[in-house]
Amino acid sequence: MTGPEGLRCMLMRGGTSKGAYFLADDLPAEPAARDDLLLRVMGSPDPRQIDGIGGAHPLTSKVAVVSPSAEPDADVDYLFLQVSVDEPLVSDRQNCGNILAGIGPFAVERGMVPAEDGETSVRIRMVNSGDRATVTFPTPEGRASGAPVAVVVEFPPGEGALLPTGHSRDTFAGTEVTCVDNGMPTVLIPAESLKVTGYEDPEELEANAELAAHLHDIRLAAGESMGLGDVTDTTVPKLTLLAPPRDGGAVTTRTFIPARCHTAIGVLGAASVAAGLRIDGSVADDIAQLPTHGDRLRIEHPTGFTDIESSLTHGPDGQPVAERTAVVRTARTLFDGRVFPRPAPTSGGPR
Ligand code: NQM
Repeated sequence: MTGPEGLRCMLMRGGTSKGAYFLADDLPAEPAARDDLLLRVMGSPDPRQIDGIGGAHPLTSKVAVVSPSAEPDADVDYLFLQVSVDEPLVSDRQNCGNILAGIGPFAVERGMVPAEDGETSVRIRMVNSGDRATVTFPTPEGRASGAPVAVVVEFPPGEGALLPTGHSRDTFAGTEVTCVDNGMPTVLIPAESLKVTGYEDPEELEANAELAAHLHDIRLAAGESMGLGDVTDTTVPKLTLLAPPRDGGAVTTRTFIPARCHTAIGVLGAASVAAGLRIDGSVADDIAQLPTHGDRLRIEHPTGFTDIESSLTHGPDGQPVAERTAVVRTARTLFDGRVFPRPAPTSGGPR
């Protein structure tokens, strides 16, 4: 499996992220052996990931593991793994909606799902959370090509409450926030309450040590209250700073994932923000400008915007519940081939 012939691997851009896509059968089944192999594939731990195919940023150090699904309502199972750049850590604690966009084309290319005439839909079980998604995209002609594929990603109505703490506002580390989970546990925070505008570049925000310390304190307290336990070493919850829109959208965002600042916004991150904007009494109330009709919201972020369709209803207990969430992403195959992991053991030796 990991001999001189290397490992079968497809590198894809999914939305604003990039990841290595594998069939589960091409990786060790045992999680510790699989994770050790993936660290060596990506070149971690190393801030530059120089000896692997990772791109030296959390958004480009991602892995999808895909297998046929045993569930009657899913075609494939998708396990997302976040490979830490500078630490020897691989986490299955979160989903990734950007990498999700490439799963359908990958499943067709690997012959797991038959290509339909015109358009193909693939029903996906997201193994990390058990949630479902359906992706629909134009059926590829022949083998994978480098053309971007427009993928409609749809999430079914949510079953769980959107407010993991049970409240539309909480106060952590002296700051009023809204904790929301529409696929990605996220803490919404008015940028102004953190003494920033919310329009800064990610680099400027990342360099702000006072902000980092405050966000850290909010995140640890919020994680406990959201039922996530001690989140010191996990990638969730994310933190999204909110400011009034500047380019005709509903809101401007800066999202910490959780230490680095996202250069855009995640798909499920945007789904959670969109739901948060629609929740009565959330901290977005005085910041966001919601469209007067329709489900579509434009979430502004550091490098542009994400349009997302989101509608809410209420559960029997009166708590808000997601009715429908949909977004369009593009996915593109960058290479399809074999990757040669750095040999174990990980240290020593000339380069
Ligand atoms: O929220 C980055 C990304 C993501 C996650 C992160 C994502 C999502 O942009 O669905 O896609 O929040 O770590 O890839």
